[in-house]
Amino acid sequence: MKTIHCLLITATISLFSCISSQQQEKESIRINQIGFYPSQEKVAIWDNELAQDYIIIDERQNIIDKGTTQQHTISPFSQKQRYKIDLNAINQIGKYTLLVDNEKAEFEVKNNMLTPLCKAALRSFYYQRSGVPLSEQHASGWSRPTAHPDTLIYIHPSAADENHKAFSTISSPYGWYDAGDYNKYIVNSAYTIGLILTGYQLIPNYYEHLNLNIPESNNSTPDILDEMYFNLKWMLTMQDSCDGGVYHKLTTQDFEGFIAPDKCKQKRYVVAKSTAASLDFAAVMAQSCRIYREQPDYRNFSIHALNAAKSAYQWAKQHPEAIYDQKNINSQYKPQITTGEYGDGHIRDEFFWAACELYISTLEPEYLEDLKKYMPKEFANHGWGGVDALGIYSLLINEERIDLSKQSKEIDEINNNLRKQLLSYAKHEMKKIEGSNFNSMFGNDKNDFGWGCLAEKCINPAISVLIAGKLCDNQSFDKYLQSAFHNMDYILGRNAMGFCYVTGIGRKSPMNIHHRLSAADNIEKPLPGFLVGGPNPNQEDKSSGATYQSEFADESYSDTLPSYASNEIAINWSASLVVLAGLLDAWGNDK
Ligand code: 9MR
Ligand code: 9MR
Repeated sequence: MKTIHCLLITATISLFSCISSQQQEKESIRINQIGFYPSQEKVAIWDNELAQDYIIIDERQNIIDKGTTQQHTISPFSQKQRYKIDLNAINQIGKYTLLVDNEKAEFEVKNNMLTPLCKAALRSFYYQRSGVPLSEQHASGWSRPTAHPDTLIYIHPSAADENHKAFSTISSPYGWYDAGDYNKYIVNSAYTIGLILTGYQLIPNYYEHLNLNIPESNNSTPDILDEMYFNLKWMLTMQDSCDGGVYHKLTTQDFEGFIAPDKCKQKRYVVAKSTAASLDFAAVMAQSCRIYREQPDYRNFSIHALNAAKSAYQWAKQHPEAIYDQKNINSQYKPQITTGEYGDGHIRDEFFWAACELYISTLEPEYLEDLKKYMPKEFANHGWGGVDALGIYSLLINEERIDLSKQSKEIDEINNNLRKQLLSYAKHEMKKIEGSNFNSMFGNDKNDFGWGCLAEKCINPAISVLIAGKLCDNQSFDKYLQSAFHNMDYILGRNAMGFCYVTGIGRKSPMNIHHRLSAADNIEKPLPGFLVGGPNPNQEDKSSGATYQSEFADESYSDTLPSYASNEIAINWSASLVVLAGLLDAWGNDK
C-alpha cells in the first residue's frame, strides 16, 4: 500500500474536504454504498462532465492513493460522460474516504461485508408471510395481526371439475404474498424457492449459520429451511389430491387497494390448474424432498413432497396444453380475473427442470429419458418464466449422487454438454465489463432494462457466472468472482441513479416502494431488505400515475408509490438477492 504521510499534504486534504451539504447533493461519485471485501476489485465511477483529481484517505487521514479520474466513457443512453476511479491501492481492512472535486464518499473494506444484506433479504420473506400474526419480537417495529387466513377459498369456475364444483371452497392457508400485491402464485413461488435452494445446495453451511430471528429460530432446523417451508406448506394445499394437478394461483378478482392486509375483504379464488404450475411445483417438491430429508423434523414432509411431485408431473404429462391464458379464461368464465398472470406459453424448460429434479431424487429412468428430450441447446439465464438453468445447476451440483446410478455414463455426457453451455454463456457475459459505463456486465444495452431487470438481468447473470466459475473452471475462479462482484456493485450504488436499490440499506435507497404492506402500515420507512424491480424504459405504469424524471433507459426508475413497473418488490427478486449475496459472502472473503 502506498502511504504518503499526511503532514505534507494537509493543505490538499482540507481543500478536498471543504464540502458544503449543498455541494454534496450533486452526488457524482457512484460507489457501492455498503463497501468492499479486501481482495475485491474496487472501482468507483465519477459521473460528471469533467475529469478531476481524486484522493483516497484512511481514517487517520493518511493518503492511500491519488490520481486523476481515468477511462472516459459516454453513455449510450444519455450521452453522459463518466470516468473510472481505481480504488485498488486499498487492500487493508478499514474505513476510507474518497474525495473528488468538492464531493466525498465514505466506505468500508472488510470481510463478511454482505452478511447483513443476505440476512435482510432472507428476512424479507418473513415480512411477506400471510395467515399468521407477525410479532414485535420478530418483526422489529413492523408487527401486524393475522390477515388473509385463506381457509375459505372459492373454486373459480375455470378450476371446477367433477370433484370440485364452481364456488365450492377449499382451505389454502399460509405462504408468502407474492410482491406488492397480496396474491399467491404457484409459478413464482416454485421458482423463488427453487433458486434459493440452488444457493443452499451450493453453500449449505453458510446459509445454515444465518440466524434470521423468525418464530422457528430456536428449533433444530436451519432458519432458511423453516422460512422456505412456510411457503412450501401452502403450495401443497394448491394441489388437487384427486388428480395431482396444481392450481395456477390463489387470488382476488382484482388487485386490492393500498390497504392493510387485515382490512382486505375481497373473496379469494383458486384459478385453473396449469401445466406450468404443475411442473414448477413438481420440480421444487422433488428438490425439497432431497434437502428436507436430512432434517429430522421434516422427514414426513420430505416423503409427502416426493409423492406430490410425482403426481403433479404425471398430471402435466397428461395435460401438456393447459397453458394459463387469462384473456381466454376471462372470455369463458366469471368473475373476470385481472391480477398477475405469470403466463408462459413455452413449457419445454419447465418440463426439463421438473424431470431433472425428479431424476436426481429418484434415479428412475423415465425422468432421465424426459430430461434428455427437453434438454436446452443453449444456456439461458433463469427467471420465473425460464427455468432451464435451475435444472442444470441441480444436475451439476448433484453429479456425485447421480453417479451412483447405472446411467452415470450418460449423465457424464449430458453434464459435459451443459457445462460447456454454461461456460460459454459466462465468458460472453464477462466480456461486457470492458469499456462499460459502470464497470459492470449489466447496464450496457437498452435490452438490459425492463420490469424486474435488477434481479433478472443484473443479479441472475452474476449468479450464473459465479456458478460457472465454481463448477466448471475453478482454477480461474477469481475472474468469475470479480465479475459477479461488479454486478453487485451496480445494485448497491454504482449506477446511473446513484441508488442502492435495496430498502433500508445504503446511503440512498428506495423509500416509496409499490408494496401494499409498506404503504399501509403508517410507518415512513419501507419494510427492509427488499430489492426493487429497477429502471424500466417501458414505463408501463405511466397511465396509473407513475412519474419519471427521465426517459433514458438506465434512469427510468421512479421512487414513487404508483410505479409498479420500476418500484415494486417481489419474492423472486428477493430470491436473487439472497443467492448472489450469499455466494459472494461465502466465496469472497480473504482466505
Ligand atoms: O398493484 C399491482 C401490482 O402488484 C402489479 O404488479 C401490477 C401489474 O400487474 O398491477 C398493479 O395494479 C395496478 C393495475 O395493474 C392498474 N391499476 C392500478 C393498480 C395499482 O395501483
Ligand atoms: O415479474 C413479472 C414481470 O416479468 C411481468 O412483466 C409483469 C407484468 O405481467 O408481472 C411481474 O410480476 C408481477 C405479478 O404479475 C403480480 N405480482 C407482482 C409481480 C411483480 O411486479
